[in-house]
Parts: sequence; structure tokens; C-alpha cells
Amino acid sequence: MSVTRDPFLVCDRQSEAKLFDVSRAREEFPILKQEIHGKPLVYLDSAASAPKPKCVIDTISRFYAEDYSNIHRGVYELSQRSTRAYEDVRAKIRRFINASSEREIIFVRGTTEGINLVAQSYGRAHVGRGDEILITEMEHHSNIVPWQILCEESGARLRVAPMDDRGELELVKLEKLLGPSTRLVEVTHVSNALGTVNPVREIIEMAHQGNVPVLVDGAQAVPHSRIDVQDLDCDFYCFSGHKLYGPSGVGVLYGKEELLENMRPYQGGGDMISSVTFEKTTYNRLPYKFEAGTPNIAGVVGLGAAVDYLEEIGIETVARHENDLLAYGTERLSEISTLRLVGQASCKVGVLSFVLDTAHPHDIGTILDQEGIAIRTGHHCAQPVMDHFGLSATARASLGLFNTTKDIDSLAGGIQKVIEVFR
Ligand code: C6P
Repeated sequence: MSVTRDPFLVCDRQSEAKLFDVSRAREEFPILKQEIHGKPLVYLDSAASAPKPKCVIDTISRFYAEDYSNIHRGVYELSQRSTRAYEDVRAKIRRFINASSEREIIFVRGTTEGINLVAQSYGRAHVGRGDEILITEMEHHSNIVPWQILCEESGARLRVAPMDDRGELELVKLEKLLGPSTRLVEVTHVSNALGTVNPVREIIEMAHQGNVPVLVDGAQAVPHSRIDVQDLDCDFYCFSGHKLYGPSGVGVLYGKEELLENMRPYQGGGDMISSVTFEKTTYNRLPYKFEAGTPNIAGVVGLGAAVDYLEEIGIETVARHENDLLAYGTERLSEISTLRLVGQASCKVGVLSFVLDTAHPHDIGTILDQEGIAIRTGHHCAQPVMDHFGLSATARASLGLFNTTKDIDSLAGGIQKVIEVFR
């Protein structure tokens, strides 16, 4: 199958971008207004976790101060208010990713928990000895290890679709790995280590030809692009609140209703039941069947504020701003002769992963920190990606909506300092 469409929805929607005032946007992020080691903070690690705008911080604080109580349990006013606030966010998330029903939106701790939920619930029921699970070489450990555990438990085999040296998936090889034994496909929408945007719609089409469901890890896609789960036709889609300018410890698992309906609960506890006796328990309806115990109530409310914030700016506007910055950053870093960019896919989001001839990534990170520049160094929880490039680590600068060309200039200047130190 050939890729005929731009793999990232946002690239089709650039015309919907509005004017964007980045200096005004920066004002919203209190954490950016500080000096680190006597230098203004340059935050280039949003792929790890994004800073929080004031509206998110204020919403959480106000919620705790005025409305907080447990949800779905009390008839009193505070519990009703908290329940409403929590469920309003479910409705908001449904609209945000265009799911067809709120029953398809499960609140989880984050992408990792969403994937584990599917592996343990759907996977255990549908994957057995001799079956195959297909992932890609580009996955984060969160989309590898849960499937390895399932394979160990079930006797299934993990197959891995390769990528090329630009960091793009080899679709022809991926298609050949799909076969009569394939029970599930898992693919990251965007690689956290390389920034590659994968053609997930085409991969889903391929898998669906054999009636194989597909889980998309959207952790790095949702902050940068308009996601439409119905348009993608994915069976499961997961993302984390903390990369989306929301709180940590909260995320979303989307699943098609007919799949979720037939899945066993992932965890047992309060709220996920409709009745319990020692003889028999019946489970609650969707989505509550998958939300055992008191959830991260304030986290969900904060996530709602983050979605409002992003929608107000316009995700298309964010995407255009970050694409422009990525182009600028790629150009600036390419001017440094001893620097090698790792991951040069034709469709990327704001990740600049790189190595230097003379300095280890950890030394790069340490020296940049002295300049007030925060980047991530290491294997980025994607060791197979590092193995592909024969590396143990890279330095990774990743972009958020508040970054500027000045941040990129600071990064380039900081790298020059690293080069001088290790000359
Ligand atoms: N990547 C990074 O620095 P959690 O931790 O559950 O919120 O997200 C896990 C995860 C899953 N998939 C992808 C593609 C990811 O990038 C991440 C998190 C961070 O790249 C922290 S390791």
C-alpha cells in the first residue's frame, strides 16, 4: 500500500491556523519566568512533560478550594459539583478527539496505564499461543514492555516492523508482517525520540483488512495535532495529560465502544461495579467499568482546563508555530558541522534529537543546564531506537507552544559552548 495522504492531520489543516502571539502565550506560564544558574530558563523538554499555564494551575487550586469532594458517591452539593466537573471533562475530551460517545473515554493515569489496560484486558482475552502481536521499532518502552509481558503470559510472539535510517517506518515490511496470526497492532503516532509522525491511518487500514485492531500511542501527537479518532478509525488511542499542558497522573484511553463493552475490567474496586455479593459481582456500565477506585479527580478537572486552553489558541495554530520553529531549529543545528541530527523523517513534529562528535549527551545536557537550558539526554525510554542508530543516548530538545526562535538561538549558542569545552 502506498502512502497517498499527508500522515499527520494537522499538515492538512495549516490553513485553519490563527495569528499567534508567542510573547503573550509565554506570559501564561509562571514557571518560565525564572533564572536557572543565573540565566533565563530556556525550556526545551516538553516531550518529557510540558509546563503548565496559569489557567490550569488556577483551575486545580480553585477546584480544591471550592468544589472538591469524591465523585459518583455523594448526594450532597460538593459531591454533585465534583461529579459534574469530572464528567464535563469527559464530554470535552470526547469532542476534543471526536469520539462518538462519552462511554469510549476512560480516564487513566497516563499513556502507560492506557496501554497496560488494553494489553491485560483485551490482550489476555484475545491473544494465545502461536498468535502474533505487531509493534514497531520506534516504540517507547511503554508500548513494548506490556506486550512482552502479554507474550510471556500467553505464548504469543512479538513481531517488530522496522524503520529506516531517516527514522521512517518501512511500510512495505510492516504490511508483510501482518498475517493470519496477527491479533493486535500497536504503533506510536509520533516517535518521542525522533519526532517522526507515522502514517497511522494507512497502518490502520492495512490491519483492518485482516480485521486486526490497532492501538495508537498518541502521547506525543495530541499536544501538536488535531486528533480525530473516527477519521483515523483506530480501535484504541491513548495519551497523557502532562504532555498536553495538563497535570501529571491523568490521561485518556479511547476505545471503540463495541470493543470496550466486551472487555473484562482491568482492575477491581469501588465505582466499577453495579452490585457485589460474595457469590457474584456485576460490573458497572462503560466507562466506569474501567475506572476502579477514586480517580485523579482534580487531575481530570485540570486536564479539562488544559484542553480549553489549547482549543482557545487553536491546535492548528500551535502546530504551525511549532512547525516553523522546527524548520528554524533544524536549519540552525545543521549549520554545526560536528553535530548529527538523529531522525530526519519527512513529516516530523518538534523534536531535535542530536549527538556531537566530541561530547557525550549527558555532558551536553549538563553544560546546557549551566546555561539555563533544559533538554533531555539519554535513551528517552526508547532503547531500540538508540540501538538502530548504534547509539546509547542522544541529546533531545523538544518544542512547546511557548518556545521562540530566541530559545533555538540559545540552544545553538549553548551547543557551541559544549563544543569549545570538549575541543
Ligand atoms: N515519553 C519522554 O521524555 P507516560 O509516562 O505514561 O505519561 O507516557 C509514556 C509515553 C508513551 N509513549 C510515548 C511515545 C511517550 O513519549 C511517552 C513518554 C516521555 O519522551 C517520558 S519517558
